[in-house]
Amino acid sequence: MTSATPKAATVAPATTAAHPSMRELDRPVKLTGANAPGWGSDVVAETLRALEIPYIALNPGASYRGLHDSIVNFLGNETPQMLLCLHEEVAVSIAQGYAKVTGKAMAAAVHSNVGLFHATMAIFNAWCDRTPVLILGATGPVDANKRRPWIDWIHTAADQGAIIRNYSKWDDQPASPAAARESILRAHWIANTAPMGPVYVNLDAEMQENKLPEPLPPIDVSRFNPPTVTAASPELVQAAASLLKTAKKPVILMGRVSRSIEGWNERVALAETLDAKVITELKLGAAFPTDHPLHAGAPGGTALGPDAQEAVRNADVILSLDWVDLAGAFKGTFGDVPPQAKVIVVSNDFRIHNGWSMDYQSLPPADVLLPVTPDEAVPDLLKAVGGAGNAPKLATVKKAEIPPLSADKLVVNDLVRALKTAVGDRDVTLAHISLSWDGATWPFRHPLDYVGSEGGGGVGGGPGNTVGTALALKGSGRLVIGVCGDGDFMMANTAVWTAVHYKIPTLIVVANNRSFFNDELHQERVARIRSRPVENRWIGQRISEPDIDIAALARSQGAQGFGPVTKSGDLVATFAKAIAAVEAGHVAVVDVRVEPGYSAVATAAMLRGTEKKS
Ligand SMILES: Cc1ncc(C[n+]2csc(CCOP(=O)(O)OP(=O)(O)O)c2C)c(N)n1
Ligand SMILES: [Mg+2]
Repeated sequence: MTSATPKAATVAPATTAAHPSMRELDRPVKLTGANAPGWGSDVVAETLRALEIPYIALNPGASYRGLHDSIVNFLGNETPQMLLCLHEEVAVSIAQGYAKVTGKAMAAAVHSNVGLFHATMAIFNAWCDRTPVLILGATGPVDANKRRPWIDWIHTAADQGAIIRNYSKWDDQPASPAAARESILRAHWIANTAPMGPVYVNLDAEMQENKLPEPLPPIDVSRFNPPTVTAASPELVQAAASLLKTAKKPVILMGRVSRSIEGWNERVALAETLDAKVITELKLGAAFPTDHPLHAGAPGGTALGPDAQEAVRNADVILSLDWVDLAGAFKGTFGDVPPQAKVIVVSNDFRIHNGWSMDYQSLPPADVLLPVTPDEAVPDLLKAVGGAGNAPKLATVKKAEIPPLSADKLVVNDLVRALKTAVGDRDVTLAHISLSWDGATWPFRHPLDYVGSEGGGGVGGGPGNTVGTALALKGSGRLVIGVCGDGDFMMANTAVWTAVHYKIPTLIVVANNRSFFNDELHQERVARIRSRPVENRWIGQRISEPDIDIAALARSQGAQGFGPVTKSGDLVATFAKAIAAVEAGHVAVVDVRVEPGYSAVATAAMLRGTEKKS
């Protein structure tokens, strides 16, 4: 058994400091005199520093004014550096985007109960995405005697953590600076331990603002964050390997995996050694080259595509590397009868399933379970099937042709094809893709080519996730692009201001169909089933009259706004200008007015079953 070691992200995460160019921003006036921890919140700040938390995305509030002061005046707004956000949902989704790349939690701070209420959608997204985020919040003084009239009382709830407890890994309300230090160490450790997820530490305002009676004894924080990387037992690995070795038509569903290139190469070697068909999905970051000859069809969104279904149908052994909805994939393929094939599940996700959130999905059959992460299991499986040391045969990857743009109406595929043409050979990270994205059009060949969706289906994650991803990749040479729906963009467009202010170059392309179009299809479905007019599907969905000037909205926040682009012939040139702006260090937003409509596969999937009754 190999003793698994933690895998580093491909691009070194900025865990020790903010990016050099950002460290020059928002510089506080230097404190005169000694700078020793003198207040409760200084201990909290010191602990964040000791953990080398590079950034804290926040929206301010009186409940944590003590901590705010400690970060600015005690730490000098460095490690962590503040990233001001105009909405708490954006703060948390920036932290999520950052962790998608680095695999590590940065911090977010939200004001008492009200800021936490705003943050909930993004916390749920991070939870479903199994992404670590260290969220700090605050409450009015727990001691009612210390509360200011009215305002401190409305900032105080008996069990504030209950707001997010059902979709976070852990929460706490420490009552003293020493307890706060311990709480943050524990929170950081839990968040970054697989299955990863958001954690919340609620800091009592009085605790923050009280004078520290005496300094706390120093501690070495590394001793309180031990690695938890583990390995499956040799017997289980052998059981899985013997099924895989004798399989005639193995299939691997590659789900939640890290951004490590080493892990990527090991998965390629495993698939090639076994000659297994591979399936990936757009909910998650790139897990395998999507134009590799073993990749079955294009990666799907919510359901398996036809090629992927065929591979599963014909399989005699199925290996799931933490696929999000394995039972759902089986139901989509076989109906209610579980597959005859032997099923090997690699996942430790069950360790955080709870009674509230059903994001754990339907229960899949598991003939062999390796209760570890895919990154931990694959090296052992590879060795056991005799493929260790096999170099990936990347030469077999086909070069994708970019199909021509449509001549008349501008559709989403034109946007994707023109964007692909405009980026050329650059290393691009797709930080987000719109609901209308067709997975066939843009191959992934590196774990950082795509970092996955917002996770919990919460619209409004796209802009923040894009900025957080761009933050983590700042200076890496990768061009970070987030393609957002107009609905998604409008819900959280103020992430643009944060990117501009902190000089985080990124390109946001808005697939602007002037509608919450996904739901037009839902209304069409219902109308068809009920024999009612499908023509009315747009009412309560269309974001038109007035059409929103997205480029102007971007410009108003200091970004370079392009468009609206209404002709496919103008796309490549506009994208080229926007990319040049990003490469010159700016934030660019391109408004592309696409016709409402999804790919034929996606539309058919959403309207399936309505044909007979209409
Ligand atoms: C927070 C939230 N509100 C509402 C929804 C329901 N919903 C799912 S997709 C969608 C439309 C999103 O619109 P847009 O981003 O423009 O993408 P489009 O459907 O037009 O391609 C909506 C409203 C949701 N998933 N999340
Ligand atoms: Mg839309």
